[in-house]
Amino acid sequence: MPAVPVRRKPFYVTTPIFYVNADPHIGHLYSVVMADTIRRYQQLHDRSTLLATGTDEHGLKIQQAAQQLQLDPQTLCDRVSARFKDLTTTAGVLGDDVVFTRTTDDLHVCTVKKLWRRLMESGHIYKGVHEGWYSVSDEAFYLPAQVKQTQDPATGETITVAIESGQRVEWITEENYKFRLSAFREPLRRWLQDNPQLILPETRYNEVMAYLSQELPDLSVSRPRTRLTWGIPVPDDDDHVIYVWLDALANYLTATRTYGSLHGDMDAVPSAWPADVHIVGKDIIKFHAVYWPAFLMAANLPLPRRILAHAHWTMGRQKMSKSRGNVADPFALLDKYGSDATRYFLMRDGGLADDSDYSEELVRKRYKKELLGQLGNLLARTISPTLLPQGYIPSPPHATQLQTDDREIRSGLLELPHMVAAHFDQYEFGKGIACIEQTITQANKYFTDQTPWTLTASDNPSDHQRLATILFHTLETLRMAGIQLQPVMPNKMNTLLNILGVPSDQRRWSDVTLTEEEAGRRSVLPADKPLFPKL
Ligand code: ME8
Repeated sequence: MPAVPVRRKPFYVTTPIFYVNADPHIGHLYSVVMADTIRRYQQLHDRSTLLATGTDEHGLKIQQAAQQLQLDPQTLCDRVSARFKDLTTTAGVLGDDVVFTRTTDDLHVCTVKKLWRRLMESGHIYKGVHEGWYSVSDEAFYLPAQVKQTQDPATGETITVAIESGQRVEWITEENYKFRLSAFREPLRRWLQDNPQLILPETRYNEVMAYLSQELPDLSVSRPRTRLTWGIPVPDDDDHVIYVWLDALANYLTATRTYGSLHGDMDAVPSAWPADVHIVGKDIIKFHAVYWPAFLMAANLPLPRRILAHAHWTMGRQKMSKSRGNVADPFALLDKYGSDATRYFLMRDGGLADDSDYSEELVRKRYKKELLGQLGNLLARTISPTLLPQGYIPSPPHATQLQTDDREIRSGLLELPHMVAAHFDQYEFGKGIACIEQTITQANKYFTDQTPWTLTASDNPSDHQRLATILFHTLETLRMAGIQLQPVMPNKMNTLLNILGVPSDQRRWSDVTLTEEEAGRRSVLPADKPLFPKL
């Protein structure tokens, strides 16, 4: 199929690119699903979109992981990157606006070298001696004030760790290239002060501001090849390898080039850059809110419009992480509950500011109570052939026929899209979903209270009118909930809206209004199986 020409800058959302030293866990899936929910939400507003994700494959961490497994690094990267790619597609993150970048891709290597040259030419990179505490796990240097001594719980020996991440550090002295980060402290502060909503949630904004209240040391942006072989060589200096974070951050530019080439002539397509929102975990906020904009300023490139730093999934109240080993397998979850229910759970319960503790019990509870028990149930009972024998959506009731309960449910439906949009616009998907869920619960209660099944056998036309009124309201609840939940559960909501006979061009956010027009034309397809089957 020929690519559709792109005329407007797409809404550009990114996830971090993930290290390939271990398999994905649900923390990674969370970032990806959040980005995809944003992408799909934007599409409901008729915007073209780009979602960038991928794998971060260079650096000492990967080199050492490969050594331990007695693999060459490329083999390890190919293997684990494929797992991450598989995860995105299994989770329904698909489309010609989804770009998966690997930092070992040629186009990416070329982008990184180009960025490096720009930084060199503008005089922001110089060669110097660098000393400091280095953490391989974090791929970062720390100042003496940022480390502390502690006892290794396994061996009892005294070790030095980074206070921020708790990871072990070692003292390193070496010659390498340095980036004049110190020169960007003031510009960064001004940028943040001028854009108080730039970093969400607010706690993370405050954290970055506090970080910038101190001196910023220059940043080491290369590693000697003697210590690190697995990386992109510094242009014109083969003895050095580009720092993995500079390499990794540039993926956000690479993805816009890939997108350009996918959608026609790379130069003719408006660039997707800058990113409209970078989704990151709170662990890597400094890299995205300090280093990355400083690199971009130095390269004279536009800055990202927003950085959303979400909280973590914990297990047993400890951050879920591959190095700790307390991880939940996202593939098992997707397999057991399906991609839509998994996405629903992650967006419903994942924290933005506060961490969430994971348990499968919680997934099961959401599934049984909300998806099967409320949403699925409301659909099944509303379209039951005894109530809607002809399968036609009833016409809206006349205002004079409305009872108090009808008015109540209507006022909820009238307010719903505004409440949900207010939350979704701030990326508070959990809160937005909670509003939808409450409305569905209210509609189920309304249905139960109105006992529509007692009206079917009646010969009285006013009973038939009453039945139509009740069903009209529950069907409208389902249609509106279905449209709004599309970004979270694209497949199931597609099925739901098909069952309700909602035409595919009437599923945008602007269609989420309580419709007063004649609805009799929309026929309800029989649902051959429950929307959310029993587990
Ligand atoms: O940091 N809860 O890669 P990474 C929620 N390659 N999200 C989590 C999480 C958890 N417990 N654990 C990980 C890197 N994540 C770099 C990024 S970007 C240019 C380079 C998510 O494999 C979260 O988004 O360690 C976090 O920031 C990211 O995965 C870190 O993945």
